[in-house]
Amino acid sequence: MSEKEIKNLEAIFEAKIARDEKIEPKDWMPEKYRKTHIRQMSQHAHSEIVGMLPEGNWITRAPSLRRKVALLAKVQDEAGHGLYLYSATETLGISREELYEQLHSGKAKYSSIFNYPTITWADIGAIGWLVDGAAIINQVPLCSTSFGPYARAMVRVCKEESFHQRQGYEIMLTLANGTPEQKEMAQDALNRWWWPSLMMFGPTDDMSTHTEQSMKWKLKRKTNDALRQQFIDQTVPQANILGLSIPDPDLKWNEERGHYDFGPINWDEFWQVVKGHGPCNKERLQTRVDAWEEGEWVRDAAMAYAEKKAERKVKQAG
Ligand code: BYC
Repeated sequence: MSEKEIKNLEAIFEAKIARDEKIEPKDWMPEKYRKTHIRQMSQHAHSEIVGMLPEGNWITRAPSLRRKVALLAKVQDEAGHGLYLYSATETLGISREELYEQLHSGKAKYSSIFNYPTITWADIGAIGWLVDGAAIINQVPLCSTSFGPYARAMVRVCKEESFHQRQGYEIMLTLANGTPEQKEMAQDALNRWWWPSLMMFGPTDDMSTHTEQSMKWKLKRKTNDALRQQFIDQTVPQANILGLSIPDPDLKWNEERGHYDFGPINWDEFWQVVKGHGPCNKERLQTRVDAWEEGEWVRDAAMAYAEKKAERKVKQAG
């Protein structure tokens, strides 16, 4: 392709972004736009799949049938989100096998939050309330992201996350209004999940490598810090209703800013977790690798069946 032709395509692409039109898989797009989307969307897909593990840990120990049914449905939803997002990523010309390989080799990231353990039942409440709550705030703006398949996937995902957030909050409400031990358990879960939930939004804007470009492409519609602030402002009143305290002595309403001020985030801890040294990184990745290896016979059997069927069709046609 000549330089002039590329310039022309770039101009068409930029004009579409400016008009808030969706970029579709068959449209021309800059290589960097394609790669950035593969990175973010696949990390998102991996997060959904790895995110099943901390909660899956409690399915057999849910305190009632009702809780078990709701948790099972939630964890299944996360699997659905992952598969949906992998399919959307594949429209950018990368195979499912390559995406899995990137996860299993540690090349691709997934959300830092899923490298923390779920020690008590209250952690399931805290994950639904805080982690899904943070995910909704992050993902609602992604419903109007510029890449069509990602935007459309987010609409359904957000509806389901909203149900997840409520089931988590309801668990917390029940515990917070229960015995003193139950309330203490809820407070302990909040203490452990609060700061990692704030880290989910990624590094501060001045440290974020991708935000500026991703905002120009309308992949990201809000910055990491703006979303984090929105999450804090929304969640503090919810904690007040629960009668639980947010583990941040610096948390204070700032009348002038119209937002809560909050204390420093431990970014060393965040980067340690992102680099693979969090409490559960090794366990999470090993579980995924084992699942892939143990599923090999299923993939082989499916492929063998498909080949046999195709052979039979050719024979019948001949
Ligand atoms: N964890 O330049 P930045 C769910 C990395 S699952 C790990 O700001 P970007 C759920 C970042 O990748 C939903 N790594 O990046 C499931 C980059 O490194 P690379 C999870 C992180 O992409 C089950 C570097 O730090 N949500 O809801 O512009 C149960 C610099 O960051 C993290 C999504 O995936 C992190 N937290 O912004 C319950 C949402 N943060 O790639 C719930 C989609 C940053 O250059 N993703 N890094 O090596 C996004 O919105 C954006 O990718 C982020 C980061 C805001 C996360």
